[in-house]
Amino acid sequence: MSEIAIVVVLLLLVVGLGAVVAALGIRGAATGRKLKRVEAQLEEAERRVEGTQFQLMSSQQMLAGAQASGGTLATRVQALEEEDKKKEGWLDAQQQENEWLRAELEKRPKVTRKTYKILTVGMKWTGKTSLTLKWANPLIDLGAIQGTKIERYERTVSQVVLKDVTTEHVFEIGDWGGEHIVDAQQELVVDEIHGLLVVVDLGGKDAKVVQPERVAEQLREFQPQSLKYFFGPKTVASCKAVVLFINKSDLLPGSPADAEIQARKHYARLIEDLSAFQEQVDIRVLVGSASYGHSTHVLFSHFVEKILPKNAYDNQLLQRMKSDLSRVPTRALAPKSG
Ligand SMILES: Nc1nc2c(ncn2[C@@H]2O[C@H](COP(=O)(O)OP(=O)(O)O)[C@@H](O)[C@H]2O)c(=O)[nH]1
Ligand SMILES: [Mg+2]
Repeated sequence: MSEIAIVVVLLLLVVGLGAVVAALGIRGAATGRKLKRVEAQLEEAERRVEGTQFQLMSSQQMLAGAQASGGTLATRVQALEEEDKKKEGWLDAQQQENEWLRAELEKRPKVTRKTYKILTVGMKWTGKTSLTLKWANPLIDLGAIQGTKIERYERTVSQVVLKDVTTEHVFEIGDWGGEHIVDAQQELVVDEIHGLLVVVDLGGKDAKVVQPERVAEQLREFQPQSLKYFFGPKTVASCKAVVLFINKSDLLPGSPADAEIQARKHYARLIEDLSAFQEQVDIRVLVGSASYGHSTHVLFSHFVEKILPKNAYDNQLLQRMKSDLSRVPTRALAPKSG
């Protein structure tokens, strides 16, 4: 029995063991499958993590990039703001300077100009320029105006200060350089004139003695038909003084008084024709010499006296006028013939 029993027991043991092994094998296989699934899930999870990490990295890169460009933008904004501030500072300084300048300007006396026009007419070489330059300065800029034969000169006659305003009284002398005097009257149509200076002479360019033909030529040029153009209503209304200046008195022998009488004789006809306008405008005859300065100061003083309003005199001018006018006896248009 015992052998059989042992065998049976052994068999039973074997069968039991086999069952255990089989059971264990089944369980192991299931566990293995589960494990694989978990592994696969893990791998999947790892892949996802990797993917997420990758996304995260690129986001971080983008962020860094954005931060970097945001940084340059911010820097630029800051720079611009600083620039703005600087400019604001400049503007402020400029404004302050402007205000200061304006205040300075306010403090300074204002200057205005009052211009009185004198037209000079006469044939070529009579001495208009010589005479004008005795008391005025050439005005290059005005003289350069095209299409006019007028050379211009100016002289500040006086400066009067009244309530912070300085008024400069200026004589502007237009020197007619044209061939024919009648053409000069165009200027009278355009411009309102305050004085008219008619210059005639006793001899041509380099004359040493009186030249009667030269005198005759000028008498023709200023014949009554031409003269009347100089005394149109507009001129008569604005013109305060007409002067006939007989130049080159140095060509006449004798004393200045003798020369004066002689010169007036040569131009007696013109003096007579001019006297026709005496009622309408002040006319004065002067005999003198631009070269020697004879009567040139009287010419200036006469225009001042006739043209400049009395409230426009300054002290310097008053002094000058006093000495100028005391030196010459006032004379009528034509000498009183005895
Ligand atoms: N002898 C003499 N010659 C003069 C006198 N005034 C001007 N001249 C001369 O006359 C010429 C013409 O003078 P200018 O003033 O140019 O005359 P404009 O053409 O009328 O302007 C020049 O040679 C002057 O030197 C003067 O009083 N006596
Ligand atoms: Mg001239």
